[in-house]
Amino acid sequence: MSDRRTFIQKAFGLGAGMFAAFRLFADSQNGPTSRSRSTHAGPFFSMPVVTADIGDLPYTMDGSTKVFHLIAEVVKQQISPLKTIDAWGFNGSAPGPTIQVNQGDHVRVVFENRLPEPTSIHWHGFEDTIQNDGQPGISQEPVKPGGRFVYEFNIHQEGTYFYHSHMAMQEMAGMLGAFIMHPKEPYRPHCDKDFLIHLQEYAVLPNNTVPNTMNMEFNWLVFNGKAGPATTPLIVRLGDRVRIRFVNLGMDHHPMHLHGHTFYTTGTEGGRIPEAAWWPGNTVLVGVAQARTVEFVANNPGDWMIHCHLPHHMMNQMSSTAGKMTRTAGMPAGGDMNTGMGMLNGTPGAPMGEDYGPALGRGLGGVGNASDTPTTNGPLSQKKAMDAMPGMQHDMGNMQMGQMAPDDIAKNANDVPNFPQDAYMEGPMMAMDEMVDRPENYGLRAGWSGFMQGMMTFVRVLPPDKYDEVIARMKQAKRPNDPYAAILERA
Ligand SMILES: [Cu+2]
Repeated sequence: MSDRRTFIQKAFGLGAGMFAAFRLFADSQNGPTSRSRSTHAGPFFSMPVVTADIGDLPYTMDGSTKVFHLIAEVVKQQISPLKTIDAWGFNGSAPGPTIQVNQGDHVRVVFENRLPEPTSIHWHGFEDTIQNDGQPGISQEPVKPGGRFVYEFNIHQEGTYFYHSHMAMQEMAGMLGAFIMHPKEPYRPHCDKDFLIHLQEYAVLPNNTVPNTMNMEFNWLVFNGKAGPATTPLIVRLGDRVRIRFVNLGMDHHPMHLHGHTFYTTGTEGGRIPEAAWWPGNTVLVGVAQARTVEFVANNPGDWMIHCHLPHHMMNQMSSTAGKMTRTAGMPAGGDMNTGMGMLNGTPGAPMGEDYGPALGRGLGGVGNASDTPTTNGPLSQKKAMDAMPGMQHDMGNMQMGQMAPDDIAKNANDVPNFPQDAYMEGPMMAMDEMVDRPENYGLRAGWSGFMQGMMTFVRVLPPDKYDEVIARMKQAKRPNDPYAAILERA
């Protein structure tokens, strides 16, 4: 028995018999079962939650106390193959790693501030003492740079909770994470897979790496700190009962939509909903500061998209509108307010002349973005944009650099109002299958990545043979601190 398994058994209080039972159970999952409400009795334990692309915060034991070391720090977060941002997060990532405990645990979190300014950690939804609330200046002194603070909890709740900085701009810089309290009595029906997806948005100007936390227009929309197609798909076996916990600690509300299945909403940020009150749907609105937990039986094989349904949240690096207004020599990114809004100054023909289009950001009076290199996503400058994206599959099939295939575009396209919409923002020339290659993507249709951006990923409902193949490749990869470890150990 591996150390990892022993660790997990200890962590979740499982005996060897439980694993045997789970194996039998898993092996019997060969096909579709009933719709969303199955009668899965299942083994008597909770599956650990998998936070793809993020993983868990490890802990040590001090007697019967679980001790976590949570470190607030500046992190480089790669949100897309060609975009890495300077975020503030925890223990190396933004969002921070997921903390998982059991109802009844005694938990100590030793928090350390490695940021250049004071902060503290709020424990969102915890029914605990005011001393543990983490409200700086109200329930505790702010934790100064280099300082520490110890939070200590007796966990009596169950469900999906959060930790985050209670200083608003720090939260928008990435300082958030999930805190899972597994129930003493496992939820019924048993779920074979349990995933968590953080929903976040960032405003980052082209050629910039620092999120503008004061901006209210967002151009990077991410799941667990990754924008599609860099998101890691959720891998499930045909017939699995699947739980997904959506967590929203951002500025927008997100209607999360799943293709090909009907799910039930079974939990909120306040814990489990009694079964009689579950409601069916395929889209669930996850409001700011809320968690929404959904469950379904993955009975329909295929690579099903799961995504935010707000159209602007299904795009990457939005810095302007598409359309004729962009058919100029280039669109300035950022700059001061006048330049950013395409107004007043410049030659010829200001304001609103052909030379200027709207740009993201509106600027901060020149702070932070005045020296940006102008860039564009306008069609006439497509070549320039493409040249700046060396990893993209511009040469697929009969694609030419910066052009759609001739028969993809109507002959009179330029006479059609509103053209182009997606012609230059999606499609084969935007594909980057190789750049985002990973075991979880094995077997996806070639060129898939050109049609996936922003808050998008797959729930891959794989028949047993394909599932086993993908799982074998994931195991082979032997990734350190693999977020999928809990599933790979059991597969
Ligand atoms: Cu959204």
